[in-house]
Amino acid sequence: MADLFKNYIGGKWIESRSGETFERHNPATGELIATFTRSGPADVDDAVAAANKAFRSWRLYPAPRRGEILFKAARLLEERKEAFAREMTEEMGKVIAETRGDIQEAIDMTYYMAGEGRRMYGQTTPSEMRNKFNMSIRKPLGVAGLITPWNFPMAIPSWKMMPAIIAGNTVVLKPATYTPKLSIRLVEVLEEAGLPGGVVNIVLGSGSDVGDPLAVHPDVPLVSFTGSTETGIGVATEAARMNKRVTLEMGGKNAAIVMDDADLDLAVDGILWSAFGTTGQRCTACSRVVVHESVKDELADRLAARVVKLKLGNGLDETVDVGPVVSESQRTGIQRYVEVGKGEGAKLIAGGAAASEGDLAHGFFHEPTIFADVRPAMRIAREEIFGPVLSLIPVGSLGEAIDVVNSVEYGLSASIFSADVNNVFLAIQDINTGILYVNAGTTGAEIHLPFGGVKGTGNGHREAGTAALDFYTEWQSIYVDYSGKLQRAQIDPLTENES
Ligand code: UN1
Repeated sequence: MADLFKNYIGGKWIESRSGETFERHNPATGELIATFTRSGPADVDDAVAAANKAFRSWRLYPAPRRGEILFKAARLLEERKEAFAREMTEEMGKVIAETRGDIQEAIDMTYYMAGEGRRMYGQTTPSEMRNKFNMSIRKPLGVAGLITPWNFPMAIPSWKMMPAIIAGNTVVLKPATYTPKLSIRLVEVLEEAGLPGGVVNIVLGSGSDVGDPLAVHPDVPLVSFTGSTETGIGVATEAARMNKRVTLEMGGKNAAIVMDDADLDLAVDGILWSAFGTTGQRCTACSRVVVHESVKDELADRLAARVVKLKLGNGLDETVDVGPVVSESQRTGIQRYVEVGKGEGAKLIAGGAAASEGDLAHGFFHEPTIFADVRPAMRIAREEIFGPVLSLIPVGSLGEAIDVVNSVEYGLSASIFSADVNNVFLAIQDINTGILYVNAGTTGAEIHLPFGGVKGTGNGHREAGTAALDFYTEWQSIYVDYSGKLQRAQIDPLTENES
């Protein structure tokens, strides 16, 4: 019997009320990884009650001291980085170099938010009256319900948990059912670092059994969701009825522009990394290349020559470039899109099929796939595929390229490869995405800058950076009148003879 992983509620590791379980298998090998307790709405109620209780004292725990707990947690994560990276590759499939990066992102975020414990800046500003002092301070809201995806099993939970708790909120985390283990590891580390019981709780189970009841729970004023657009809009619609604060991080259809003056060697490296890293399963993954027609054939040839050299396999093997996708259903969805692309008349120049020879037979592998001569109106150029499928779209000018980049319903990340500073600044001015790279691919956001997207990708909030604190805190404006008399704002004139 594999290990049984439990919920963490009120500082105790406990099985769900139903006692039911679910399993997770390695997407590269099919081997059983672990068994997890399967929770439902009653477990969510328990966790929210524990978080609510803990909030009463955690909100008053000095923020610099909260930071000390996070500093310790960050050090523990550093010590265990290698072990956690291996577990993550087994659980989710991406290659070990990338799972190390995922843990590192959690380490970075934990250190960064630990430091915020000694900043958490508000504002002081002069009053329009004498003998009066004005300031605004950040305050926590209460219990944050966090719903996280499987593609960044530790980084994304850390993006949400660390700002939530440094600001004095408490948390109920519902991780993706494909990747609960690495979220549990993060909670174990926080426990070991001395986080009081109830400040962070984790409830394992499906979106409908755990995620939905958490999002609509009346005692959860904050909901942060990363995942599909369909689910995110559903969460936001329900939450709006209850006047909750919600942050959404949803789909993307990220594009790299390659201009005729670009360094093509660099462009090929950047495109391959951002399109096929994480097997294309990043919100930020490059799925469109909008290429100037004068270099389109050369770029296509170079990409096709390089992509066949990418080695597929078990991500624990350091020589492997591309791991499996996370599940059979994910692979089926990718195969469907490949058929759609062929049907739409796009030219398949690399890959195009599931890979199942030899060692790949037991995993969910799919060849890195490239379509050329894609037109912007095709479905493969507009819809999020979330897998290793790239579309090359030829254009005649920078203006046309920017129009194509902006023509989709999403707006997370984009990039431009160009040696011309005028092209670069026009792209910065006119590309409508939350993140923009110059002479790099579309992935690789650092944790101290705002992360998020415009249009169908998000709902105006940002994660990471100090922007995250804007979501996890409420402003309180404070006016202290020490004049000893009634002073009416906007009514009383300033009296000249007063000192
Ligand atoms: C995601 O794909 O949801 O910028 C997150 C990046 C990573 C985070 C991706 N730092 O690609």
